Amino acid sequence: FKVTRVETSPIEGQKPGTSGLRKKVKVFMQPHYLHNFVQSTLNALSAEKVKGSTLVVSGDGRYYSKDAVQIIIKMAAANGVRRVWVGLNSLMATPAVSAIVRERVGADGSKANGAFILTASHNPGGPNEDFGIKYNMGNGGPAPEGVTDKIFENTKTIKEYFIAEGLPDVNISAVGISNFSGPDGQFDVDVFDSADDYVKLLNYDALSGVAGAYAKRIFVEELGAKESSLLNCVPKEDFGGGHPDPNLTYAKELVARMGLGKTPDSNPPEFGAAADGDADRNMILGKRFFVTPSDSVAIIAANAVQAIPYFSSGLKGVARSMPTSAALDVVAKHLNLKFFEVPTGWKFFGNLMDAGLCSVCGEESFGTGSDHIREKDGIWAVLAWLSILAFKNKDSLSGGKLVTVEDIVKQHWATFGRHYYTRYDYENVDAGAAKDLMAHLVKLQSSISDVNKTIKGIRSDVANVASADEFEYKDPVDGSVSKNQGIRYLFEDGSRLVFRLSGTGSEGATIRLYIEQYEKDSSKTGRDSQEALGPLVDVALKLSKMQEFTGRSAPTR
Ligand code: VG1
Ligand code: CO
Repeated sequence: FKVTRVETSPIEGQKPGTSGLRKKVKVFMQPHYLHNFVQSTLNALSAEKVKGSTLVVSGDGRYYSKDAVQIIIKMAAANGVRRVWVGLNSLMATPAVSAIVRERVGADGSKANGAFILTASHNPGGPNEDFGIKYNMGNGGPAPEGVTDKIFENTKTIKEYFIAEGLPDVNISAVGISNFSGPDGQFDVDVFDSADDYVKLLNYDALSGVAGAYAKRIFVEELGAKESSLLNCVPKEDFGGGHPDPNLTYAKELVARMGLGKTPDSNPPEFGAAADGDADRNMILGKRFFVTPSDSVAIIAANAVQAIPYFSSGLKGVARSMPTSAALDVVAKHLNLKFFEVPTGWKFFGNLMDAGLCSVCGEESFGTGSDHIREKDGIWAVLAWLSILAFKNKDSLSGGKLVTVEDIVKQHWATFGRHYYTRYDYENVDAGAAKDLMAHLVKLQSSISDVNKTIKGIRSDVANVASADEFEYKDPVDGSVSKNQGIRYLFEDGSRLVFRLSGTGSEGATIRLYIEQYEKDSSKTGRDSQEALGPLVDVALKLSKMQEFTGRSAPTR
């Protein structure tokens, strides 16, 4: 093939968000749109990370992925990349990409230098929905802000990109290596089934020991034998028209199967789980019981050393994103573990893990993971829970009482207290209105005593605000500072209100409101969450003037 230089000009709005660039498919299909972003990314990396390098390109298989893979292969070739690794049919879960970058060794001994992940995660897919792309570094984790800022700067000044001419589309629906030759020498495309490498890693992490027997029983005997245990397990370009987001709203079928929701099954199983489009998110359910993601990471951390062989020599530390509940903080304190609070998005956990400071981390948004890779990992979370269930049920195997998911969570609350928690999302709000609401909340922070007067006028049964700020994070490893990461109101009794704007939407603005209240008294940890949080919700909505600013009397969900 030959290398063609194509003249182009900057396209507005290519700023990577919380997890890459996400836009409507139609936006991505505009001339030069994907090309500009890919070239800007390659230009943001140092030359030796591109010339002669090995790049992984794959994603969740959503609509437009197959075209995008071919374009990126041709651009990689033209930019001097030595080889591209592609998942069969361009499919690779986000955690699997991370595992592949870290662990896979090619037939010629090569290792990957980075990855383009083609996903918009939990956003819907299809011709009228979302597409997305993000770059992960050599450690398998999302590019840090320093790099994403540089990519964005490049998109604003780009004048040209390079693409291979005469390189045919590569057949990505069959395993095998194709060789081509270009001006820089040989160029290979290696198509393989990513499941092998990923499973190898997980076996080592979570399936050894007694957990293996449980996983085998549930995944192989239960799930394998009874097809009916698996819901929606064939990947589709449009996710069957649904929202590929594992929560109580969108995973309706599973929720019913587990005996929850409006039309609950009468005989639910003991354990259920769901993942999102790119399989990095997870939802854990017990029989008629929902585990909040904030509790999930805290419970995994509390039990990891005993229940999960990978952690048997101890946890290096734990971390959560700022809006995630403080359930993990209580565990960290109790177990005397290093603890970190980072901004929203997985990119901040990677540095801590690379520096050996963090073993387990999570987010309230159904993300849980560990240092086996540098992405959150839905399947890992399920295996972690199965390991904990197995450990807690050692006695029940020999005739003792069954310990359920619900029992484990309630025991946890009895020991550590409970963080009542909820999140309200206001999607597709007018961007100006959302900005005004945030500005209003920041302005209020200048007088805490006035805030407390206002609050007392709304509800007398809510504690005083002790402090309020905009969250700022200084990375303890590289010293980089991330500002304006969410508006916080911290109450004297440990309650918190957090407001922030989403960075993953493809249209308009989404306001997220996170509401949390801590209850130490074990006689009061069994309340209905909605009811327990009622007063704080009232305060949050009125203090922020949510309806006045957005015109919304209720959240989207
Ligand atoms: C959301 C979540 C955040 C998560 C991010 C990516 O971001 O709140 O916790 O890391 O999605 O998840 P935002 O900016 O919309 O609040 V995924 O599964 O899209 O990679
Ligand atoms: Co995801």
